Order: sequence, then C-alpha cells, then structure tokens
Amino acid sequence: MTLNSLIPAPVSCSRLPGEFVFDEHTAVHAVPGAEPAADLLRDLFASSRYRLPPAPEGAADITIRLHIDPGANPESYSLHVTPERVRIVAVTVRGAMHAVQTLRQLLPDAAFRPDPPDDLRWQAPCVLINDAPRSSWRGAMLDVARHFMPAGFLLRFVDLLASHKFSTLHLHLTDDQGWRLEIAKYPLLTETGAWRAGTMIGHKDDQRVGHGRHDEVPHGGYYTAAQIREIVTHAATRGITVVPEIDMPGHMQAAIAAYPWLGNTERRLSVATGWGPSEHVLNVTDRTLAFCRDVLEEVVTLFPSRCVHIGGDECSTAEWRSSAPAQARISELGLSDENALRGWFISRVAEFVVAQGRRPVVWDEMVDVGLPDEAMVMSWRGERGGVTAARLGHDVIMAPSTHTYFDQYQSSDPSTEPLAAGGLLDLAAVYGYEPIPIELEPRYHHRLLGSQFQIWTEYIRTPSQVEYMSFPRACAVADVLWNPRHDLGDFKRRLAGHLGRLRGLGINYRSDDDPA
Ligand code: TNX
Repeated sequence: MTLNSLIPAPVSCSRLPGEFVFDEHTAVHAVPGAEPAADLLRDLFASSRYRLPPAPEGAADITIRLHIDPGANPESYSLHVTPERVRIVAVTVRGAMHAVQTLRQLLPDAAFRPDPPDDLRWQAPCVLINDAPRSSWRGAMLDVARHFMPAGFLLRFVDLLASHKFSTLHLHLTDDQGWRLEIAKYPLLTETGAWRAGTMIGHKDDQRVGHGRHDEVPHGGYYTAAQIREIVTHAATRGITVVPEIDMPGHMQAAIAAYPWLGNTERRLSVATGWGPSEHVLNVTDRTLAFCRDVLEEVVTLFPSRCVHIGGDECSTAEWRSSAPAQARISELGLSDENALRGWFISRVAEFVVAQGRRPVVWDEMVDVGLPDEAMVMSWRGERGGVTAARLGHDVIMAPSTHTYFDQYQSSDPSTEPLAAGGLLDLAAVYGYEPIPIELEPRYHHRLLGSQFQIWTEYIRTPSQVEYMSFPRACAVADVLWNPRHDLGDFKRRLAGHLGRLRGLGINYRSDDDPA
C-alpha cells in the first residue's frame, strides 16, 4: 500500500476515502510562480499517456497554489487528494515540487518505470498531507574527480535525489586525480588535468595487491560549460541546487600538472594515479591567488548556487616548509607557521567568493587555522569542527565520516561486496545518525543547516556503482533530514515498499536479503 511506504515520511498524513484517477482529460492549473511544479508533474508523467494540459482554475482537476507566508517553512506544502480533485498549496515553488513528488509516490510502483504497462491505472489514494522538512540542507556529495561520471548520469542522479526530496547536489569537481570543469581562461586544466595515465589497482592498503600497482588504462573526462549549464538548469527544474567545489590549496595536483607554475617545486608532475592526498599543493604567490580568483569567477557564472565550496581539507604543508616564497610570505605576514599560512590562503580565496556575492563553504580543517568570515563549515572529521564553528556563529553542514561516508561497506562481510574504501556503514547506522550533536547548546542549533552523504569515488568506478553505494542508504538520509520522528522498524517497513519504486526507476540499489 503506497501510503505506508512514503520516503521521506510526511510529517502528517491521513487517509481519506476513495481514489483520484488520472486520465487523458486530467488538467492542471498552476498560479503564476508555481508553473515549474506543474511542469515537473508533466515530466514525471512523461511515460503515461496523459499530457496533463493547463486549464483555468475552475476547469482544472489539479490545482497548484502558493500561499505567501514569511513565517512559514519555505519548503512546506499541503497535498489534498479527493476523488474529484488534487489540491496543492505551498509557500514556495520548491514546496509545490515536494508535493508533486509525494503525489508521484502515491501512484502504483509501475508508474516509476520508463515503460509502464498500457493498462496501468494511474491512481492515487485520497489523502490529506501537511508536510515540511526539518533541515534545509539535505545533500549528496558526488566526487566526480577520482572517477569521472558522464553528464547524463548527473541528470539522472539529480532526478533520483529529487524523488527523495533532497535539496542539494554538491559536486567535488577537482582533485589530485583529475580536474573535471572546463575553465575558458585556463584550457590546460581540462586538456591536461582531466586525464590520468592509469589508476591504482585494488585497495590502497591491500598488501596482497601491493600498494602502488596501477592499471595502464587512461582515465578521464570533464564537463563543458554547456553541460554544466544543462545540469544546473535541469536540477533547478527539480528544486535541487548544485553546489560546486574547487578544492584548494591541497588536492590540486591535477591543476599543477596542467600549469606547473602553480606548484612549489621545479618537478614536472603528472595527474595522480593513486589514492591518498598528494603532498603537492598550490604555492602561495600572487599569481596563484589570481588563478584561484579567475577560476572562481568562471565558477560563479556557471553555478547560480549561493554557496561555493573552496575545499581546504587535507592540505600538506611539507612543500611550504622548504619553499622560499612560502617562508617569505610567512615572515612578511608575521604568521606563526605553515598552518597559519593555510588559514591565510583560504581566507583570501574566501574573499573572492564573497566579492562575487556568494558564500564560501570549507571543510572543517579550517576551524583550526582560522575560519574566513561568512564561511559555512562542512564537518567531516566527526562533529567537533561543526560544533566549534556553530558556537563561533558559522553555519554548519554535518558530514561526519563516521556516518555519512558512503564509500564504506554496507555489510559486515566485505567479501560479499564490491571493493570499497573500508569501514562499515550499514543502513541502520545511517538511519541512526542524528545530525544535531548532543553537546551543542540549543541556542546554536539554528546554525545546523542539515547534513549530506558523500560518495567519494576512489573505489567507485561507474554510475551503476554510485547507485549501489547510494541506495538504499540515501533513503535513510532523506528520511532523517526530513522528518524529526525516527523509528528504524517503521523506516524498514516503508523501505520494503519503497524498493518497488527504486526497481521501477532501474536503480542498482543494494538489496538486503533481510530488510525487516
Ligand atoms: C577524505 S573528506 C577526503 C577525501 C577522500 C575521503 C575518502 C575530505 C574532505 N577528504 O579526499 O576521498 O577521505 O574516504
């Protein structure tokens, strides 16, 4: 029964008698500003025979209205289904899109298939749902640097996230092993930086394979500006914001391979073929800072997102210790050491983002070396960085590796699973994660915007494997970030029904023989 398998679970939901049945006459009215929600509904009905044409309010079976209320949760909506009509009222078009996604989940599973049977009855049980998310940042991070994922898959991934009411797709676009974003001013970033000669075989710590053995299969790819525009536009039609990340000043070996003057040594580098952070990081010259500014200027023209992630994680200071220009910078600025230099560098880069009218996001290492003003913090090394940042007045996204790193195994028996980074993060552990740290005083809770799961792709080579590592754990994240009520048993029962939708969508999810 579809109503008992909604994911995420709506905050309030009551069953009413009867069903609403769609047919070729079903018409939709959306008030100005809500049309994108009607378009989304039509898109989701693309595999039906029903076009859902627009109609004036009085003649429409489905109405989508907006109710301006500055005090209300901007993503809230109500969905009222009766045998005669469907009424959606939301505060913003995003809320109306959530209502449309809920309405879709009320349909039979076969409606999720690209080729539903001709005799399928497109019907929804009558309900009254009042709903709103508890967290605004309901995110997924996809690392397209370690393994490139084709643009077409990103469109699909956006759809899968939207059907679970996620709000944010964070794209990790650059790393030591590949630069994936076309930048007009620096063409070598993709001509050279998007390609590597091979990839480490097996697990980096696996002695049997031997750390350091590589295949000799070139790997690479990048997104053109036109593809990024298509992805960002498509995401907007689903209510999803795409947040770009350019990781600096570490994780930059691919850029240094493309433009050696960004580096600290004379050595010619190639794009990294193995895993683990490189010790080759950006130098701290004015020319390199100008490069960072130029890149970010292009990034903000491609991504309308208010937030721009500038990295800041795992930056080795080894090269700076023996670099004359870096040491000169340290004395000229009166800094205590190389760590302070890291803070100084990222603060300059953050200023470029702020100058563009955007908000910088950084990984939590920056909490230790000086947080740039206005920076949002992504807490990955546990929750401590996020707690400190919230107390200092920064907005925080919880992404602790312990509970949100989906490159870990989903089963305690890794021998039955595809090779992964290590560790164990099963569905129950993901569902059990409460993204409000207990030690954080309630007066800072408004700083916690939400959480996100991360798909780091060292060991995830294909879109199909991204799906395997994402689902069904993403369903748990979606549920936890939406509805404050949590009950693992209830979630698992709903998930058992929801899997029919995932099958309809053709998702290569990990199936558990014993879901209950
Ligand atoms: C740490 S999290 C990283 C990534 C790796 C990941 C592997 C973070 C900010 N840095 O570069 O891919 O661990 O689990």
